[in-house]
Amino acid sequence: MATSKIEAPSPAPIESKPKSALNPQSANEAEATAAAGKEASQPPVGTNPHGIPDWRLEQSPFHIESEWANGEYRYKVTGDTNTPVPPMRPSKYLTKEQSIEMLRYMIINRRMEATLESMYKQSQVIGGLYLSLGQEACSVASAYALDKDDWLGPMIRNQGSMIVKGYQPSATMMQYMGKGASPTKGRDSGSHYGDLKKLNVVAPISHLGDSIGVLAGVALGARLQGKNIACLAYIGDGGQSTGPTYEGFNFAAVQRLGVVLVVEHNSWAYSTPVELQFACKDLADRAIGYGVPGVIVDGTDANQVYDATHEAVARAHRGEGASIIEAKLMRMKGHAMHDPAQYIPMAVKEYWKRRDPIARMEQYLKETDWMNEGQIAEMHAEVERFIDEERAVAEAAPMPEPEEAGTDVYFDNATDIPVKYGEVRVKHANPNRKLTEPSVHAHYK
Ligand SMILES: Cc1ncc(C[n+]2csc(CCOP(=O)(O)OP(=O)(O)O)c2C)c(N)n1
Ligand SMILES: [Mg+2]
Repeated sequence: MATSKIEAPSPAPIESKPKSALNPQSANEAEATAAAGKEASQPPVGTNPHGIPDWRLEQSPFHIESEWANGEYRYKVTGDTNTPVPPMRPSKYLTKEQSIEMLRYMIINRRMEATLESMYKQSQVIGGLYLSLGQEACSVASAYALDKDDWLGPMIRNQGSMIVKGYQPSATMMQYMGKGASPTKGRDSGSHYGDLKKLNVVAPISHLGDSIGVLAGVALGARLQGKNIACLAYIGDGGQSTGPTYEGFNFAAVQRLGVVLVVEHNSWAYSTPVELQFACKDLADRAIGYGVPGVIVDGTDANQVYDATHEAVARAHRGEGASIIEAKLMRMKGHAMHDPAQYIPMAVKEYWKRRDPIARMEQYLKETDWMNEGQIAEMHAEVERFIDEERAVAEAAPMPEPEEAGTDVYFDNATDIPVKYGEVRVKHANPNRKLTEPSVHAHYK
């Protein structure tokens, strides 16, 4: 039987990234020069006890212990939760215009979710609503580091990433309302939508960790078409513990696929605290076991999230494989609207409230003289008007027609799956190969 062997395309060069009209000349060279200049003014980077780079400018000054008493878990917070908020780490790569654009995306993310919350309370939302208050910098800044050809594998809290990738807030609202013009035409609920044709978004998979293997498959597919892409996947501190997370990411590590895994470490998985979930301190330590680079960032500092993702994306484009970014942050609402999250100690909530990612970004933009108070207020007002208009569009849209309920549910085998990046390159293995040669179907240099 003929065994086919897949020819390894040489790693694609890093593409220049005209992020938007705001940044017409972000070619590699200009970027490298700018980065070198900004590198010099960077605060030092620490390492954790296992040698993982830790970009944070503040390690957690407190510790949460839990004990089982009278039939419930009680938390004891030791240490100081009142330490001053650290400054943001200056970005090595972001321009003024990009930083301002990122702030706007973060405000859109927050305003859209606040609107969804009020719609939920007015019974306009069908099913659950999962919010990302406090996590906007992580979603927005990581997705902002992707190029157009790169892919996104969001989880329920990454509505901000979806907006950066190109979804209109009205599309997300219609999705939560089950409207006929929503991305799934009212067939699936809430955050479960994606776009394989235009926006390169794999819809979230409920089973935690399963998206990672799919994103690895997307990266493999692109490589077989001669292109190294980055596939940005997210997983929570809870979802990190599942088998599919390990299996999917290990596959990416072994095959050197450009999966960038952002671990959103927000200290709770639903109501389960991290000490009941894993025994290590930093989830980025797992990078050592996978054999990929890992880094710890402050997930409320958009600059750290952007820079770390930008570097991981560049590695992916160079064909150097997968990376892990652990973002430490806090989910400021419950798991979903039905969860008041009373299990989180008030002092811990207050600590993170002072580290609000949007307030920190605004402070940074004021300190750099890139924006003033009036411009920030104008941006909030403009976004408010925009989201109100988007809500009106979503509310005016009709529900799906009942007779269409059976369509667009199952994959239609007659649908052509377009090849996005080029012809698939496969070459036949040497039929005379020695039996001692490893029998592999995919062989890369
Ligand atoms: C394999 C699997 N087990 C359980 C669940 C139910 N579930 C959905 S979200 C969630 C908590 C996830 O916590 P985490 O990964 O920390 O993400 P966070 O909600 O904190 O962002 C659980 C248990 C699931 N979807 N999949
Ligand atoms: Mg969590």
